[in-house]
Amino acid sequence: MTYNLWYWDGIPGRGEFVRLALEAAGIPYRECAREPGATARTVADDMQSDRKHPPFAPPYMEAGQLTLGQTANILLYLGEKHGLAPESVSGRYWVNQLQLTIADMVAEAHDTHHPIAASDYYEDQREEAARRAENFRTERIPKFLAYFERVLDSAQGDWLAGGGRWSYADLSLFHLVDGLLYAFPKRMVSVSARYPKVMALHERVANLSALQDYFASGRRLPFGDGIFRYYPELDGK
Ligand SMILES: N[C@@H](CCC(=O)N[C@@H](CS)C(=O)NCC(=O)O)C(=O)O
Repeated sequence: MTYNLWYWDGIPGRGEFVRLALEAAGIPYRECAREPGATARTVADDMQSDRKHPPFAPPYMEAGQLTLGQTANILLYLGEKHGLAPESVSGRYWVNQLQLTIADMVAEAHDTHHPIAASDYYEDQREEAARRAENFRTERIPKFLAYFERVLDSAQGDWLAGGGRWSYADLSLFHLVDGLLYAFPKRMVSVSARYPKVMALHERVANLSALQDYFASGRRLPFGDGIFRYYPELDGK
């Protein structure tokens, strides 16, 4: 089956967590917003179509008759169908838990530049963004990364869920760290030595042979004006 992935074109966004899993596992999919003839309205229009289980927001994915929304939910499905997570019940829920924790941090990273309203310009919430970003840098980055470091410390082997093989949560942690390095380069230089296992995982995924064609393809879009944004004034040591 070829899956249909729906996500706004132009930024990696949350769609990238799904894309990385599909690409690393060699699963065929259509990037619907980048198909010939697609416009800026394609995804918004599609979301209005009549479905039994409509998505609230992209990313969402069509798998035959199913439409799955919520990044972690899509990955839970792919993990089960394609062996991208442990088979045991406890292992599957553990990887889902890690993914949801990653999603929490992604939302907080977004809120550093849009703390008041996603629909307002950054320029209209700069003061609040500065306060939010300072807290994110000083408290939240260390707290989240220390948690993932601890998980990797007690995992057996190189990957979050152990088992000698990556799971979709490893790919997602890679993308999260990549986004942090982009948006908060000074802060990450200051703190990354405290999280050697997290940084080593980032490196390991960056070098996964299964992802090299994707990285070279141009389909992995730059962060740009997406969830992870670089505003020098929001970064700091
Ligand atoms: N919890 C959802 C969040 C989805 C989400 O916020 N999608 C963004 C793009 S990354 C969006 O277009 N949201 C529209 C909205 O919230 O109104 C997930 O993890 O998939």
